[in-house]
Amino acid sequence: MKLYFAPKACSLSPHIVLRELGLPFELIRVNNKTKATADGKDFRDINPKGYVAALVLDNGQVLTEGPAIVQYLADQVPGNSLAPANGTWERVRLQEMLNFISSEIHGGCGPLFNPDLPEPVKEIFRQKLSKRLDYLNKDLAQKDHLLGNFGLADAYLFTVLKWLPFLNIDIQHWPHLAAFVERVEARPSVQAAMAEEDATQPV
Ligand SMILES: N[C@@H](CCC(=O)N[C@@H](CS)C(=O)NCC(=O)O)C(=O)O
Repeated sequence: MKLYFAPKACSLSPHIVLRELGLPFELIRVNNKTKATADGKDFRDINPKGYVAALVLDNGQVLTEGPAIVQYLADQVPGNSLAPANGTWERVRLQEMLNFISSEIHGGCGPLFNPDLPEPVKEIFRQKLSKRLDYLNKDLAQKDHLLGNFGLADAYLFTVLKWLPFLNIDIQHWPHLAAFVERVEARPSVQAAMAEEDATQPV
């Protein structure tokens, strides 16, 4: 399998999951501005949507959309601890959480990265995102991970929470989220994924 990624982007979530599951993979960097890839392609020929992450399977199929990719990966390792089995109520709860992170947190960060949006408009989006972070902060007050043990939702939430400093949002305002980030960041898979991404050459 090949994972097309950009450093510190949402592709970090499937990268962490690949490492947690111990699956073999090749990591290929994408320049998100030019869409050039480290293996000499135009990324839009791989994912016509033009954004990371994209997972290319050994049979040539291309899978996109972070929540779909991480669930596909977990399902390759039956009995793994990152995702409940397909068809169970617990799996539906995981999908509920992945969708919340995708639409409300990941999607909520999007406008704040937009250099063309004026600051007062960004502030409106920041306020909305803050409410979602309030919810997660409360949710994580009494537990270490979102849904029991460390799993897919934690890898994804960690990835997007790491963007907050770039968006002028101080995570210390949500102490349980700050502690969550520290906890997840201490995992060897997360350390290794971040180090490997940083060590890749720019394209
Ligand atoms: N819905 C997609 C969103 C992916 C996405 O937002 N990718 C960003 C990085 S985090 C990207 O590559 N943006 C570059 C672009 O849109 O040109 C998913 O969940 O995988």
